[in-house]
Amino acid sequence: MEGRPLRVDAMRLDVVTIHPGLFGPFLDEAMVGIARRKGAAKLAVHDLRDWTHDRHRSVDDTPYGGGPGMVMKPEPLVEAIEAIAGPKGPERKAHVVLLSPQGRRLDQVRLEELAGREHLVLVCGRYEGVDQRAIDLAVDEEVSVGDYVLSGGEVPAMALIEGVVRLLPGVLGNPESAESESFHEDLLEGPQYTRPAVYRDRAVPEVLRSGNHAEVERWRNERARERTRERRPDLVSGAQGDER
Ligand code: 9D3
Repeated sequence: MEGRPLRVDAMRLDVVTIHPGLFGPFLDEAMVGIARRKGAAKLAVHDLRDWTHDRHRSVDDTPYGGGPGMVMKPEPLVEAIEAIAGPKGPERKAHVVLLSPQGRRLDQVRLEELAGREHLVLVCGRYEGVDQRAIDLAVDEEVSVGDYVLSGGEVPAMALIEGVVRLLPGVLGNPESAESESFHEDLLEGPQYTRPAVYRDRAVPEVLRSGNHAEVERWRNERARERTRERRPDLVSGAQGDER
């Protein structure tokens, strides 16, 4: 027995950012908006500058040792995180995630793990990085969304939120007790079609209009494998989830 505890009330998600305005419509529209309105998720966005104390509301400073760019200073970050999540330690209920290029790459397995938490605090990095002491003192884990350069953690936080929210029970045809079958097909979807049957001289493949469900199933499976082999050989080559 045992297993992941079933959540009773809404999942809480708090975002800490110096660009709270980026999250406006994102929280109200589409899947995230539906999840909030259904009461499955409670989201709040916090302006990091609310935890500054100086006249200029500074959140960054020059790096010790020199180098380009600026580093996020520790005081506002640690104070913000502790105010929202409580101090780091066994008493803390929230799981604090720093979106950072140094983090573990997000994938569906990580999303399912995160969706099982009752409270996530997402901290968006900016500038060249974050003072290591703030990470050590207040952050539980670092997460990246992939090996390409963005300007900060805000868009990665939105990717994480959308990926988590759609897994919450009662959001989008998810059973209330999401015994979320950890089922990852590691196969790309093949080509898909809808009406009209012929568009600009291009016909929908005959087999899909044949009504032969077994043939359709076989055709789809072949196209999916073909496409996966061509576009994502990393998914095929037995590199099952690790490395890559
Ligand atoms: C010296 C190299 N730096 C800039 C070219 C490193 C660097 C610092 C800060 C690169 C990106 C960033 C800002 N990015 C994020 O905060 C970030 C991120 C990303 O850039 N890619 C993928 N996932 C993430 S999560 C946070």
